[in-house]
Amino acid sequence: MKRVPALQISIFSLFLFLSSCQQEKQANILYIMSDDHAYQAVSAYGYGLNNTPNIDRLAEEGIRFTNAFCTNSICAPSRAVVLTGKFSHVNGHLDNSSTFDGSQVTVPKLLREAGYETAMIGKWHLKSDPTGFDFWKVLLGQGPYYNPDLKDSTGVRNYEGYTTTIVTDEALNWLNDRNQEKPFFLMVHHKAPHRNWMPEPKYFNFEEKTFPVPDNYFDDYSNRGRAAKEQKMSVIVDMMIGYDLKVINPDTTVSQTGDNWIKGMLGRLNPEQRAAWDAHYDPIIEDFYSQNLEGEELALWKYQRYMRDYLACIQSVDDQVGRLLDYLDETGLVDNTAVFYTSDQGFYLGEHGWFDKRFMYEESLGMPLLVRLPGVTEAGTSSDALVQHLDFAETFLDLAGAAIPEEMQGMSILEPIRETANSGGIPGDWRKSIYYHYYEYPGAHAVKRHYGVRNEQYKLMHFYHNIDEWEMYDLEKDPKEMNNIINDPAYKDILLEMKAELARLQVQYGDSEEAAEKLIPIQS
Ligand code: SGN
Ligand code: CA
Repeated sequence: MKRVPALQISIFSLFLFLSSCQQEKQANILYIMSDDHAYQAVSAYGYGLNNTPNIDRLAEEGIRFTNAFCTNSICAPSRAVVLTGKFSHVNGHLDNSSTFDGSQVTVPKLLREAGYETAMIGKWHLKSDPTGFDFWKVLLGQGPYYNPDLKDSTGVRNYEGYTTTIVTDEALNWLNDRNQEKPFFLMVHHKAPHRNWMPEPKYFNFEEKTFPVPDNYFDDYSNRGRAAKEQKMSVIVDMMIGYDLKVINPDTTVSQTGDNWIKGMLGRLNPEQRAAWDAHYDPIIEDFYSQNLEGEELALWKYQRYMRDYLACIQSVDDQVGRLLDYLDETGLVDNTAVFYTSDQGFYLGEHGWFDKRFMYEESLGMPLLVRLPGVTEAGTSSDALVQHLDFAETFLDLAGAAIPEEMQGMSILEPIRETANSGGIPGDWRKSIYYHYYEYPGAHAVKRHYGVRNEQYKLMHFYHNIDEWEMYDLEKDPKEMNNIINDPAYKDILLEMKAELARLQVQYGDSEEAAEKLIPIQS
C-alpha cells in the first residue's frame, strides 16, 4: 500500500473534519407548499373551522408566523418569487400566463452549488421545465385531483390514485433514494386545496359538518371602491353549481354552469373511484333539486357545500404532511431538517362573500407559515414579524451557510426566528412594512390591478389601469376591511405617512405604476 506522509494525513483529516462540520451546519430543507390554503383553515391559527393536527405539529414544535404575506396573490407568480427571492416585476413572472425564465439565478441552483442535492415534486405551474433541480417530477399545469399525469426529465407518465397522496409518495421515494452524503433541499408542492376541491372518499364525511358563516358573507361592498364591487369571485353569484359545488343537473336538457367541466373531471376517475364519488354525491344532488332553494337559503347552502369540499381536501393534505414528518422522525433526520409549511397565497372562505384570492385584502394577502428546526426554532412560539415569500430563498441560503446575492430583495427569516427564541420580540432592524403588486387584469375573477403597502396597523392600496381609486384601512379598528378611510379627515396624517412609505418601497424595490403599465400592454 502506498504510504501517505503524516502531514498529508493531517491535512486530509482536517478536510474531513471541516467538511463534516460544514454538513452539520447545512440543515436539510423540506419546503411543503400547498395551493390556496387559507390560514383560516390551519387549526394552529385558531379559527376553529377544522383540525389539522399534522400541520399544527410544526407550530407546536416550531414557530408560527402571524404576519406572513405573499407579494402578488396568485399561483405562478408566487412560485417565481419563492425561487428567485425577487418581486414579480424583477423576476419577470407577473401573472399566470407568463412562462418562467429558468435561466435566471434561483435558489435551487445556488443550493446545489453550496453542496445540496435538490428536488422539486408536485405542482410547478411555471410552464418551462424546472431548472436547478437534480430531480423533478411535476404536475402538468394545474393538475387534477385524481389520477394525475406527472412529468420528469424522461417524459410524462400517468399515475392512478389521489394526487395529494401521489405527490407525497414521490417525495418519500426521492428521500429514500437520495444521495445520503449531501444535505437535501426538497420542495413538495400540493395541488390541493385549489379549485375545484375534489375530496378523497375518506373525507366525504365532511358533508355531515356545518361551518360558521362569516359575518360579512352578505357584504354589499358599501364604503369600498369599484374593485370590490366589480370582482367575479362571489360564492353566491360566480361559483358554478356543477363544477364547483358538484351538483350536476340530472335533467340534461337544462344547461347549468360548470356541468360539462365537472363531467370532464369525473371522466378521469376509474370505475371504483367513480362509484364511490356517485354514491356520495348522488344523494346530495337529489336532495338539492328536491328543495328548490332560493335567496338567502340558497346562498347559505352554497357556502356549506363549498366549505365541506374545500376543508375535506385540506384534511388529505394534513395526512400527507404527517407522513413526511413521520419519515423524518423514523430516519432520525428530524433534528437537522428545517421544515416549512406554507401556501402560494391565502384564500377567501366566504369572507366578503368570496372565494379565490388576488386582492391585497387580508385573507388573500396572508398565508400560513410554520417553520420547525430543532435547535433554531423554539417549540410553540410565534412571531408577528412581517415576512413574505420574498424572504424564502434568502432563508434557505442562510440555512445552507451560502452567500445571499445582492440582487435578492428579501431578508432571511432566521433573524426573527432567532430573536423570537432570544427575547420573544422582533429584531429592531426588521422591515416595518411590506409591498404588494397584483397584475392579472383583465383576467379570471376580474380583480383590478393594484399595488400597496401594509404595516402593522394600516394598509394603503391603489387600484389602477382602468380605474384610479385609493383605499386605506385601519386594521386594528377594522380588521375585516369593511370601511375605506381614504377620505376620513381623522386619518389625514396617516395617509401622508402611508403614501410616503409606499413611495419609499417603490424606490427600494425598483417598481412603479408607470413601469408596470409598460410591462403588460393595456388590453382593455
Ligand atoms: C383557475 C381557476 C381560477 C383560479 C385560477 C388561478 N379556475 O383558472 O378560479 O383563480 O386558476 O389559480 S378553474 O375553473 O380552472 O378552476 S392559481 O392558484 O393557479 O393562481
Ligand atoms: Ca394558488
